[in-house]
Amino acid sequence: MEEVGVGWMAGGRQPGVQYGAGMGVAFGPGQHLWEGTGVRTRGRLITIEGLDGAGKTTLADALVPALRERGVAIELLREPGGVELAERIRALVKDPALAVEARAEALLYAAARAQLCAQRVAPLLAGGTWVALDRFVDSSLAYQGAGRGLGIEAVAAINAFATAGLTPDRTLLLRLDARTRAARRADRGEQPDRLERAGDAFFAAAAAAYDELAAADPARIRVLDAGHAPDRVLAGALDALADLVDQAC
Ligand code: ATM
Repeated sequence: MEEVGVGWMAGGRQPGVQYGAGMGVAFGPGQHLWEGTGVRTRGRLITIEGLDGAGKTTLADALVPALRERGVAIELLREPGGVELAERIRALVKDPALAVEARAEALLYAAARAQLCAQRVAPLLAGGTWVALDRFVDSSLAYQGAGRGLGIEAVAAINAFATAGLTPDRTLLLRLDARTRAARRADRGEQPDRLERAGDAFFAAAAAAYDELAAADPARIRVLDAGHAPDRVLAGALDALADLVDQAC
């Protein structure tokens, strides 16, 4: 398997990135728009990652109201998707009837992400709203970089361009063993989409890449055992975000 570029985004910071043409907003994670004024701070970007069947959607649906109860203004978006162009790209990348070459696949995900960041994520963060994202760049690193064998560095590079360097403030990585994941997916009883038809080696490579990314950046990526009951996973997620919530409220 391709070795994960351990140095990439370690610390995850590209301070002072000018984000979004004409937006005039310069930020990196941890940087505040009106720093020192006490007026308003940039929202936080929280991403949820993990293989299909790990329970990302269940966690996201519980986490967002729990954060709102704690006084955080937060919107939930998904990837690929969240805006019209990205939702259409989602339909394309999932379609089992389409042949999609690995580089094309990586670029399609990056294009969906670029649109979502520019149209929704950046304006929300700039206005002080937090954004919870069901998947982000780490998905591309794991699935296209490792799973498709394109290489972490190459996929990181196109995504740095797509997002203008936007990096999550915190990432919750749901880890689940392959057998439990397969059982959960079977319970859903859905036809597998194009990605889900990839073989076991693809998902094993993606899982290993997620682990290596988490090991390389433990301050950002917090690993949660997705084998626990949903309320326990939620508690772990809230714990992993507690410092950010305290700063915000
Ligand atoms: P969800 O069904 O988890 O929302 O994700 C869509 C699929 O796209 C998912 N498939 N599986 N298994 C993961 C995949 N995906 C990538 O391969 N790269 C990416 O960058 C993203 C965001 C998703």
